[in-house]
Amino acid sequence: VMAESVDHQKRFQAAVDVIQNLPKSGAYRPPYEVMLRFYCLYKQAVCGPCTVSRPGFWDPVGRYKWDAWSRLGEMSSESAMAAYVDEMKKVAQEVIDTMPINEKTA
Ligand code: ST9
Repeated sequence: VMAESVDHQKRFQAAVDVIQNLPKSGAYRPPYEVMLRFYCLYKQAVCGPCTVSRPGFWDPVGRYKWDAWSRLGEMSSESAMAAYVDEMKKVAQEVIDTMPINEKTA
């Protein structure tokens, strides 16, 4: 069980590093729902359940983020890490499936 947990953390950290090192804009434009999904799983994995208060009227983006995080309820840090890694595999596969194969960038 402990070895499994170390694996979860390593894969999660690797996935987090990939996302933090992507260029801000590129050929792939993640939809808001995808960004929110990564965001809430990251917060749940790193900070645990959402206990901060919901942002007010003037911060609609903050409210979307808060809502997504809160919806995860009591999900464990480990499950959130695993789900984050799964999400990345899913998105990476979608990117592979939809990128034009004959695109020349040079
Ligand atoms: C492209 C290349 O086109 C070709 C395509 C390759 C495709 C590979 C497929 C792999 C999956 C890609 C999925 C992308 C989805 C993006 C999700 C973004 C969340 N994860 O300090 P702040 C929190 S690439 C989740 O202000 P930073 C942090 O705790 C073109 N959340 O910003 C904070 O929370 P709070 C597309 C994270 O550190 C909040 O985010 N490129 C992570 O300057 C803001 O943090 C992209 O989409 C994390 N790893 O930036 C770029 N780290 O507000 C994606 C921190 O509560 N990356 N947080 O305090 C980024 O946008 C940024 O690196 C960042 C962090 C927002 C994740």
